[in-house]
Amino acid sequence: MNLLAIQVMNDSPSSSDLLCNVELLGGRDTNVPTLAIGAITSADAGNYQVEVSNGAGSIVSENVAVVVAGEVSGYDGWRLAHLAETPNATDAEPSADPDRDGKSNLQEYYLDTDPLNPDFGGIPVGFVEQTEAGLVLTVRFPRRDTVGVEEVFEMSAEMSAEAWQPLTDGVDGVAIQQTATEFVVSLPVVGAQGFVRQTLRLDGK
Ligand SMILES: [Ca+2]
Ligand SMILES: [Ca+2]
Repeated sequence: MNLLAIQVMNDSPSSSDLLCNVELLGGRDTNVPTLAIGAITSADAGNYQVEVSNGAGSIVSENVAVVVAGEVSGYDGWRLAHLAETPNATDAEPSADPDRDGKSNLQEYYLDTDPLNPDFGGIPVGFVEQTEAGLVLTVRFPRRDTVGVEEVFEMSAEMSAEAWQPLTDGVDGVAIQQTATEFVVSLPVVGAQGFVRQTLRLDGK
């Protein structure tokens, strides 16, 4: 919840007598009931309460959802459509998981699932098979054409955050193939255990 604090310039207890602070309100100097604020970006969308105060006291409004209209695409557009009314702004972050289904908002965006409703589809499936070249691990990941998202595949012998190495198609026996609906990542099995994961990156972040 964000709080938009407005200070009123005179101390009258009657709202009809109030004058807005011209610095805060972008040049308004009369007691008009409408507040206009410029320089809004999609990052400002969310839930607000407005607190108006002067020397006579203060009053706080009901929760107000601010929606930023206009051409907003990619994750920001999806966030406005699905997460504009979450009580906490942090719940709309790409890394947040407000429905606690183990999928971040970015993954929900990627998979076109509901970020406020737990769902457990879209889980990668892996298997190991014996080939002429030795043991090969293959993992199938759901895929969806999604504006502004790049998929990165990584492997590691351990789950620690530092150990992940990027996988490149055609290097060290790695193959990364894609269809309209999935990625198929395969690589030789080396060592007693190994992990493969897909990481999503938002363009420019
Ligand atoms: Ca989630
Ligand atoms: Ca979900």
